[in-house]
Amino acid sequence: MSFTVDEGAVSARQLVSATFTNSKLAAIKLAPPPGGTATTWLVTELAADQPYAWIYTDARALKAGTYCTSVRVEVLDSSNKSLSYVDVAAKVTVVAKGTTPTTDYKWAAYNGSVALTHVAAIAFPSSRATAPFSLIGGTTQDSQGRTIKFFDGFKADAATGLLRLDTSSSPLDRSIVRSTSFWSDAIYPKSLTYLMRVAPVAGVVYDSKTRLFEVELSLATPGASDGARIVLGIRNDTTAQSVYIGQPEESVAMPMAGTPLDMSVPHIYQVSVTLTGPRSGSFTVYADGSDTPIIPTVTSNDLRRAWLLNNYIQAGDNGDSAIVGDIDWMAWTTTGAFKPSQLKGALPGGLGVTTGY
Ligand SMILES: [Ca+2]
Repeated sequence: MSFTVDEGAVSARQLVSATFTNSKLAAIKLAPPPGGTATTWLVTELAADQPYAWIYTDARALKAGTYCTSVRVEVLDSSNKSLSYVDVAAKVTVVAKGTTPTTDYKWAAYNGSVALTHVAAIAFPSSRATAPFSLIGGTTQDSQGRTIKFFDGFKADAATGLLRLDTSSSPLDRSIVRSTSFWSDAIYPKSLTYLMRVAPVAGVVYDSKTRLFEVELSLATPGASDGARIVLGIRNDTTAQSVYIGQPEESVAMPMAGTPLDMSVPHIYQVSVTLTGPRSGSFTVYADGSDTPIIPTVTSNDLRRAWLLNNYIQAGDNGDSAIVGDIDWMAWTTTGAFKPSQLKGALPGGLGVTTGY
């Protein structure tokens, strides 16, 4: 047996399992690894109907090095006296972080070359079924009683690999796509890291009624009675700061702005979220691969309530302004709430420009 894990691996526990045929053992004990820290390795007791034991440790605390080349499986009697033992070859090695990436981020990825609603738009991890975004249709009444139409303002360009959203022909109307859910259970904590690269469109005059893009991350669990959402707005005008969260908390109605960026050039936006409950947790917004947040971390037990009690990514124009912007790519993972530095060289291939990662 041989096991290799990353130094400081994200997963809380790296399981090392061994199989034993005698199901009536009361306990097993591991010999200390040579020069190692034996006490950090824990062993479960064997249940009468469980013919194996798990040896586990907290991988986040591991430093690079070889921890052991064998383990001693020892049978003890009720007074902890050794009855017999066998040494089993089981090399456990921890590699320096980044030298041998073994983390499976399970990315879902979109590269902008086809519409988000295309059947093959999203490359999902192999463990998941492929499912596209859906275009929202129909009409609705806005807060002023006006009838608002949902239409398709998206146009993909395979040559440039850019998906353009342009709703300037009918600013009062809306054009949004919504993904299928990415969580199926209500077990917390939960994490999501979402990234997208968005570019302004040359020649467009951006003002308070012409914005660059908007994304809503809905973080409820299907069937739950409560859930949170994060709405990331991106603007390119002089009337507001460039990147903002629309109402971060129920008790904070105003948008929360961050450090202004030069919006005449494309940027990669990253939102990293950890939820400890349906509307509890924290999130941070980054740009261009820097660990310095562009919007200060929000930590709250009163995160903005989800509109629909489900989890999805909603992209596009969901307001009475126009949106004109180019999406180069999107990628997201529910395997962790990562800092940009943790994703260097780790984004899925084929996205497009990933400068800074
Ligand atoms: Ca609109």
